[in-house]
Formats: sequence, C-alpha cells, structure tokens
Amino acid sequence: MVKSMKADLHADLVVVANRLPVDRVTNPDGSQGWRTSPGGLVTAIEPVLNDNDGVWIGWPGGTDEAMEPFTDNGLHLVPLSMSEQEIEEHYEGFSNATLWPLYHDLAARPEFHREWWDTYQRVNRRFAEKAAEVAAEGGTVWVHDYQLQLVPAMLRELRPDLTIGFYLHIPFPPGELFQQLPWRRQILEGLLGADLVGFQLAGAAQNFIRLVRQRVGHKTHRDLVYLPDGRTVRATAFPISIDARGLDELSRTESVVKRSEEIREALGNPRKVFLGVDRLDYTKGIYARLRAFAEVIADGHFDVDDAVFVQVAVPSREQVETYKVLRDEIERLVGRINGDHGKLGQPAIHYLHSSYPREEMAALYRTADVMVVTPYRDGMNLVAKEYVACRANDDGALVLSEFAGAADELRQAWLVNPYDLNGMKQALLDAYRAEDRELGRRMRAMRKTIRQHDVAAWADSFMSSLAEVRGAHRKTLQP
Ligand code: GDG
Repeated sequence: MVKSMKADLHADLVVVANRLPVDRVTNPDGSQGWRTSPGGLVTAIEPVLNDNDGVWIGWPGGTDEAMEPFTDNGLHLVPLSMSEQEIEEHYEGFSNATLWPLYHDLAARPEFHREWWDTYQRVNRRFAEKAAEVAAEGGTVWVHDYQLQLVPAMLRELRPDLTIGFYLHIPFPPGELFQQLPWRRQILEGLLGADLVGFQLAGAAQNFIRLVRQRVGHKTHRDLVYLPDGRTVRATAFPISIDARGLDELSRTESVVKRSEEIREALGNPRKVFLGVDRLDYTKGIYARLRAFAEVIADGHFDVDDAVFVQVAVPSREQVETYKVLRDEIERLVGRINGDHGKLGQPAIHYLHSSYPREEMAALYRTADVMVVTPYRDGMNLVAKEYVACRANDDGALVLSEFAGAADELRQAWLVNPYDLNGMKQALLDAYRAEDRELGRRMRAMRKTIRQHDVAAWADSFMSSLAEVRGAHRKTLQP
C-alpha cells in the first residue's frame, strides 16, 4: 500500500542509501506501484526503522522528475531523483567504474575522470542536504556504502547536532591501492564526518585507520581516531549477515521442497548438482569457476550424468562497458563447455541470466549438493551464508573463496584461492566426493555460526555501538 507522507518530516532515525529498498512495478490494472526489493539489508533495517518511526532516503531508480515522500508497507520512503547525467557519472562512473574496481583489488582497471568526481560530490551533497532536512534535532543518521562516502562530513557541517553512522558493504582496500585515488584525502575526510564507521572485516577497519594516520595526519589509537576539534571517530568491523531463521523456515516449506524436487528432475536427476549464484560481476570469479568445473569433466572425473552446474548470473550494471564484455566472455565459455561436454538434452552448464523470487532461490539452494562461491574479492558474500541457512538437513558442501569476507566465519567450507585453477579443481572434486559424515560435520558447524550471527544481531550491534558513541559525544558537548 502506498500513502503519501506529511511533508514536514522530522525523523529520529534516517537511513541514507543509494537505492530505496523498493522497485517500481506495474499492477494488473495498469497502475504503478512499489514492491519491497528482495535482500537482507531491508530485512535487517526494517525493524530498526519501524521501532524508531524512521525514514529511508534513496534513489527510486529511473530518471524521473522529483517525487514526494511516501509510505510503502510501513516504510517511510524519501525518494531522491537522479538525472541521466548523474546516473552515468555518479552511479555507473565514479561508483562502479572507479571505486568498485579499486576497492576490489583492481579486479578491473579503475577509471579516473575529473567530471565523474565532480558529479560524485554533487550527488553526495544532495543526499546530505536531504538528510539534514528530514532528521529531527539530535537524531541519528545511518549512511550506507561506497556511493555516499562524502555524506558524513557534508551532513556534519550542516547538522552538528546529529549522530552519524556509516557502513561500508564492500572491502576497504590497503593503502597501496587506495593511494591511487586522486581524491583519496577527500574520501577519508568524508568518512571522518561520521561518529562510527563500520566495515565488514577488522582488516578493512585497520586499513582505514592506518590511512587516516598517514594521509590525514590524525592521531589514532586502536579503533579510534582523534580529531583536532576534540571529536573521536570509531572505525570497527561489523560483519553483515542474513535472516538465517527466515530462510531456514522458507527452505522447509512444502512448496520449496516440491520445487526443489522439480528442479532436480528438470536437470535430469544427476548424482550431484553444483550451483553458483552471483550478480554478473567480474569480482565474483564466475569465469574461472566454470573453467575449473569443465576441466574436472575433461580430466574424466565425472560426466554430465554424474554432475551438472547451474549458474545463475543476475543482470547487473548492464550499462557499464566492463560488464558487457564480461557477459560476452562468460556466455562464449558456457557455449564452448556445453559444446565440448554436453549431450543431447543434457548440457554441462545450465546458465540463467535472470533474477528470481526468494522462494526460487531457496529451492535452488536446497537442490544444490555443492555451492560454489569463488569471488576474487568480496566484502562479505551473502549467497554463501544463504546456502548454509537453506541446508536444513545438515548436508551439502560449500566451496568458498578465501577472499570473501564470509570465509572468516565459515571456516568449515572448502576454502579456495580463486586464482589457483588446480586448487579450485581439487576443491570441487573433494566436495563432490565428500562423505555424508564429513558434510554433516562441516555444515552443522556453519549453521551454528550463522544462527548466532544473523542480520538482526548485525543491525543491533551497529546501532548499540552508535548509541554508545552518541552518549560519549553528548558528554563532550555538555558544559
Ligand atoms: C554487496 C557486497 C556484501 C541475488 N540474485 C537474486 C537475489 N540475490 C540476492 C542474494 C543476496 C544478494 O542478492 C547478493 O548479495 P551478495 O553479498 O552475494 O553480493 P553483492 O550484491 O555484491 O553485495 C557483498 C553485501 O553487499 C551485503 O553487505 O555481502 O560483499 O558486494 O542476498 O540472495 N535475490 C533474489 N533473486 C535473485 O535473482 N530474490
């Protein structure tokens, strides 16, 4: 249900993210509506927003004229429109063709363009101004991700009364890489506008603290930065997670169990089903993993009666050139592998360039005997955790890149170096051959981990740390 909202909002909690957590849909009667986008972030933040009667500021998608704030499914949403040029230069350009590859170990070559940087600053300023407008006196603002790293400092300047948290969903690179950025100092100073800067991993927080000390020259001690004006900024790790209980329940529902049986049948009832689920992104290592799988077949360890690979490649950033090239490369490889190893009606790789509802994803996870997650670098990787959450029978193998944040917690996965093709082949084979006892032992341990560290725990822990800094901050403001 969509209701328009009163114009003079003053929210105690404001979430600022590049995208609103809703997608535009056309209803059967032709009218326009909204659907909550699938994804952990909404699930995590929704209860926090509801408890605080908070609002979410973000881009609604498309290049529309200005839209009024509205309420959808109890979420108060404040849309911020983007022009075509802003989408090209802030989102596709500086965010996804400069920062994204730079922060992911140069998995592609970052492009540095001064016009993109200008637009990045302009868009960040608009987000900051909007947050300044809707946040109540003394309120809290939680800013998300690499598209908005300048918002904390811009917002602090406009509204020094606010408590500001920032969370980075992607890796924060070591100095050697970060220093390439012509605007490195401005980004660090942008982030330092926050009271609390959260990262996926402790190593990322340390990279940040070290850079602040070296590049900006502030004093630091452990996870604290001391600013000349007496303010302190805390930089620490909050590994994100998933709605483990919700997914576990979903994976056991009759319809998902039935759908999972149908999928196996449709695949020709192979002994083992391998699965990859990723946005079609060069950081995810899709190409190398499919090659590894094909080589295991070529080496004669199994054939398409024994094992097939289902690769879901979710369309992503399709306007960015590197993504177009990657798609062509992967699709050519899939064609070649199926040509070499498939039989009539039995391809080796079932390749799907599409996105699916949550139920279908759960059915796929339930079907997969071996889940293959091999990014070259990934902040966390929720897919790995979702797979574990959907293995209600304590079976199934996870092959996981050491370079995904999730590898810090999911120690019982078959950990691989995605640059090492032979190592990946061996891991695929080991996972394929593993005995039930071994699978059970590993999966039980991983399931325990994700039950204890679910997304609600993540959000609580960030919010309570933010409340602590806020308390400390208040004290320093008192006469
Ligand atoms: C960034 C960081 C970090 C995907 N396809 C469909 C679908 N999905 C859902 C998955 C999962 C999410 O999207 C993807 O999250 P990942 O963590 O795997 O990767 P990124 O998109 O790169 O996310 C990452 C994350 O932010 C959170 O901080 O973990 O490191 O790169 O939840 O299930 N969901 C549905 N249909 C699809 O077709 N319903």
